[in-house]
Amino acid sequence: MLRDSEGRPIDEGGWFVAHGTDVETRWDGRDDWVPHLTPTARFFVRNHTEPPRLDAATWRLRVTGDGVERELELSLADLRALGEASYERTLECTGNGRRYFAEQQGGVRPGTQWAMGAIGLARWTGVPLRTVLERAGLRPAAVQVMAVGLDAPYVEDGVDHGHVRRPLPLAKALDDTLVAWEMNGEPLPTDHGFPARLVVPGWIGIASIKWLGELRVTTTAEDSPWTTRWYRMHGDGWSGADAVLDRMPPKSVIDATGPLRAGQLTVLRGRAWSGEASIRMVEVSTDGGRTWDEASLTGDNQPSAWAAWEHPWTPAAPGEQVLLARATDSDGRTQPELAADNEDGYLFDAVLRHPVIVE
Ligand SMILES: Nc1nc2c(c(=O)[nH]1)N[C@H]1C(S)=C(S)[C@@H](COP(=O)(O)O)O[C@H]1N2
Ligand SMILES: [Mo]
Repeated sequence: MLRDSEGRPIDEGGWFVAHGTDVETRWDGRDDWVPHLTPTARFFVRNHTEPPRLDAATWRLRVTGDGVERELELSLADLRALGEASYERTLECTGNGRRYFAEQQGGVRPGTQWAMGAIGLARWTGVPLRTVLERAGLRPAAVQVMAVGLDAPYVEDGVDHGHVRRPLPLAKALDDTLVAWEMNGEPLPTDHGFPARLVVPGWIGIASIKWLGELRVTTTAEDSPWTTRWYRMHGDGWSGADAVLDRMPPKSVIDATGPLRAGQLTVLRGRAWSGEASIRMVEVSTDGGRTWDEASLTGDNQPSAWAAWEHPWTPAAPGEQVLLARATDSDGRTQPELAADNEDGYLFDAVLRHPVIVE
């Protein structure tokens, strides 16, 4: 994304809602386009500090720790030589939808007041993390990989929390996690992690560490402030393993309604997605939740990616109406009426209210 000399986003296409130096994609009011792949120039950005300017020629990825047989220092060329894989997956911020805690559940939760635009779907290309770890020789006792970013240490209220980093359990590291250098067929832009980042499909956005500098593989579990202080459920009723955040829940949105006139057929369109699952069903209510009909899924329906849906509707009478969509994923998880409350407003997954006026 283009920025001015102060680092503020320059939004030439009017595609974004800015939140300080971060931006979310504006999906609403654009009946003419909701592309399957999110163009890179319209993809949301969430940076804890300034994006670092790294030189691809001198950049190295270090693989370290007592969980590997040999420590490695890999250049971009070394990584490319290990192999190449590519897939389409969403990347979504843990706090995506936070503002709806205030709008639908009556409690403002601190942090970026994202609507539902802190998500995008990109084609990511890189090497499976599994391949990198195999190259370093994984020890049987290894349990996790701490992914460390090269952006400046994160300082909050005078406390230096060190580099942005988050441990990834070995099972996910060996599954579908990618060390990616391309987004939508082009090198990663600075804002999205140039020259390489993790892509951890279906997991909360913070797992996908940008400007990757180190993968520390260890035989004991280590925390980071990004698993203890942030990106964990805090508040009443949250403790232990329940409070740990990894996989994203199912969600859905209504993107376009077409012209809404009494007695005239229109087609409602939207998207639904879920972490590590595909979409089994989307139901739509055109009467504020009294009755529900199943919508049609159209096009691709991959796990950790979104599926487009559509539903024909002939509004009976003019006036205000509330439209709702509700997704159920392939693991049988359904969007709730209320999102589970937590102090930081993470994982807003409740059915969204979509008020419209029929003419
Ligand atoms: N090193 C580093 N990695 C990071 C971040 C960061 O600030 N620094 N932000 C995280 C968060 S909170 C999210 S939601 C995603 C955002 O990725 P994007 O900006 O490419 O959309 O990157 C994650 N990876
Ligand atoms: Mo995020």
